[in-house]
Amino acid sequence: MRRTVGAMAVACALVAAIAVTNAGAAGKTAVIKTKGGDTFAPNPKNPPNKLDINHLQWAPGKIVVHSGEKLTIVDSDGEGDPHVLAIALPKDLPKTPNLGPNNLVIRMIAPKLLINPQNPQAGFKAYESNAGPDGLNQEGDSLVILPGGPHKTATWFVSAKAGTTLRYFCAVHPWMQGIIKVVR
Ligand SMILES: [Cu+2]
Repeated sequence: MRRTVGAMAVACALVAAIAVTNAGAAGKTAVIKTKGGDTFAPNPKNPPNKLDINHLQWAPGKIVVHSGEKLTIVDSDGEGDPHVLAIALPKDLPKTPNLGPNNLVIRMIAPKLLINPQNPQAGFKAYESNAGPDGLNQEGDSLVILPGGPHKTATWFVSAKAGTTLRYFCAVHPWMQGIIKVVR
């Protein structure tokens, strides 16, 4: 998120610079267009690029765990952003890189995890949220990891029954999506 803010600041500075340039170049018009068409790929396979948070992904994207087994997640990408692993039903998985405020899982976990749900930059007040029985088993269960300090890793146990497939995404980077296959 910090990177996004940085990118926006750069973009604003760019617009300001072009505006100044225009003032001095009579008759010329500089144009900035937005561009669409990028394909949305959940947990993209492209090799992680340290300069582009859009390449952030969970590795592995698909993991098999035994019911009752512990699962540890680690913030190891060096980008400086927090990550929130949030269990979701398939219908609630983000389908674009932008997360709408109406995403059900976000509405479930934001009040539990964030100091101020209106301002995610204010930080976290909790590092896990539990929606049903203890452990990772259903939509709304989530874990937070930070780039450094005691919350660089988070561990919880997977309490979903064998045969369950849990899907999850990152509440900070919606394209980071993955699958936990629970076996006996
Ligand atoms: Cu993330």
